[in-house]
Amino acid sequence: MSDKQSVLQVNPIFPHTQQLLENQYEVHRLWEAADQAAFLASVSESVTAVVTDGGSGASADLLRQLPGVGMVTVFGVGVDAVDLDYCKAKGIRVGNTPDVLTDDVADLALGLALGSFRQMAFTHNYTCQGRWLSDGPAPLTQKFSGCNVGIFGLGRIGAAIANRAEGFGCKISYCNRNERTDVPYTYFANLKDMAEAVDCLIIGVAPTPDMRGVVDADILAALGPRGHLVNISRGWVVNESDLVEALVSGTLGGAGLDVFEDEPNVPEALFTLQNVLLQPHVASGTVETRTAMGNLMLENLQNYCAGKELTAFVA
Ligand code: 8YV
Repeated sequence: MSDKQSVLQVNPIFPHTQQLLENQYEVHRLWEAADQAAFLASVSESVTAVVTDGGSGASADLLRQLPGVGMVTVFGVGVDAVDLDYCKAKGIRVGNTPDVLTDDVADLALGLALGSFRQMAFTHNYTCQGRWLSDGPAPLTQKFSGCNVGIFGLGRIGAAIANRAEGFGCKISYCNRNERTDVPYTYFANLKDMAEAVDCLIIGVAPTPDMRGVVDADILAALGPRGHLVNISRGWVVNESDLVEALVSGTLGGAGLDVFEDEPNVPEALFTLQNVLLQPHVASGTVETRTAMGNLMLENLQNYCAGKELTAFVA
């Protein structure tokens, strides 16, 4: 029998982190099991921690089958897919990877904003399809520099987005539960009021359950036909069918989206639109950041196993 601690891994992770994990722990790979219930029953005696990512998390149903688990370590900052109520009730610690991914996520948010305003996916295809030759210069787009940017959720990532947008001469507003006294930006307590006032609404909220579907047809209509939506939080913060409808009908100007309601499924109606830039949930997806996320995820796990406080945690 191995003297390594035994962990359950819900889904595959970045290969470098995977290797480090396997060097130090006895890893049980849930995603490879044909019969997951039988697999969980076979490892439930030994497993003390769950390794997962932001998308898969750890449900109460999973954790109930692993009574020896005292910790969930998440490869990601978002813990919305972890049943936090269950974890808190059972005293299960939950580690995550904030801060190390902030720059990359904020970078991509600005890329998505530019991509939406300047229709960069469309103009890329226009170039590659030879349409510059056959049809002449591409259609004109919309200026981003100097526009009004509204950030829904001015936390760590939202603030990094604001900081970058300031570099583009944008005027920054934000909508939070509470007004912040440490920023010079315009505060809106009401999301619709902010959507009416801005050209670009960037969703950076922490994905708590009360955020489900809050960006709906009403908010998108307030943003309007020259307004753009950027989402790097979670797809389900937006009512996706309302979003598709607004983009198809032109009641919304454009969108830059890294996240979707039912990943990896993306509404096909979006594929042929000129006014969108789509990304496959890659905001934190650079080698540098994924390495840092993996290291922090492992550090949290190591600390838990050594009886020390976690470096970054939500429970
Ligand atoms: C990751 C994320 O894509 O941090 C999060 O919450 O959504 C992302 O950074 C994911 O956890 C990695 O698979």
